[in-house]
Amino acid sequence: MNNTTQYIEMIENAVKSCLPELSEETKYINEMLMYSLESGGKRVRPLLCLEFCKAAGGDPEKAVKFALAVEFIHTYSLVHDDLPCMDNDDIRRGKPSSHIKFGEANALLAGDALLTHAFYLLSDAAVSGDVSAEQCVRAVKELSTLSGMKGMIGGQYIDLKYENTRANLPVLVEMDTLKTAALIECACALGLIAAGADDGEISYAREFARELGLAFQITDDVLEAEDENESSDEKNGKVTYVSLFGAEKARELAAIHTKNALAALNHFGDAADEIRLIAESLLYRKN
Ligand code: GRG
Repeated sequence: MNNTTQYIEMIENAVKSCLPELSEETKYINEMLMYSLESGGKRVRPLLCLEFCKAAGGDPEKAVKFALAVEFIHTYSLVHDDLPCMDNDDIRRGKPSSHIKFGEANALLAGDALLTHAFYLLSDAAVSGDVSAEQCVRAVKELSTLSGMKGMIGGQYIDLKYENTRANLPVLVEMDTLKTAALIECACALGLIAAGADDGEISYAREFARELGLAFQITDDVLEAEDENESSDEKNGKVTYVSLFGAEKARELAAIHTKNALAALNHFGDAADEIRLIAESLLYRKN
């Protein structure tokens, strides 16, 4: 078994046991969260978190709560993104979206609960002794920045702002860097923080993640354009790499960004071999 398989297992096991015990009156909240947390996500972000921890000589077990925190933020973003006031998608990962299953108000609450619990998980990493208080504070700064206005929320704002308006390439690059690459950057940075890495080392991971994030989003655009059942981009009048350049050119651009991402891994030497495989496999993924 390679580390990647083992890490995915660690993440799946941790997801199953990371929610608090709730009262009879409130325990349905956990059911709503679990519905979205366990509906077949690829776990790309938590996996990268554990892989970077290992590549920097840390113990991935100690980074699991950090990894989950990023997956919680990612899951909340999908639940809210599917809402009628956002992308209005009834289907997520081939199943009814959270608001279709539980109603709009509950889906809003489920997303809020995922967001809030992400920060509980960061604090619990320190309280349980997995990381130091200083590592925890660095992680809070990272996650709040990269999932907030200077990250994912900023990207989503640009996305909404340009609905039915033709965004140009620089706008598209800024949007995707914030909306998608920022959280991937956060996952990599948190893995390195858990390993005790310094800012210099983290900067190589940031470069990798920004390039991988762009490749990831461009591939996502191509896959969505190919999927006749799922193109909310088209429905919502969104400009994507596919609508700007066509699918073939978009795939070429994704390959260029993946190559740039791989170049940024040189600093980590052989220790980053599994990360290289993940980056390459994401370029050829089917979902
Ligand atoms: C605050 C109301 C409110 C909404 C926030 C921030 C936000 C809505 C949405 C984030 C933007 C977003 C959904 C970006 C898409 C990024 C992306 C490519 C997601 C798909 O990631 P995968 O393929 O998903 O890793 P899986 O299904 O594998 O987990």
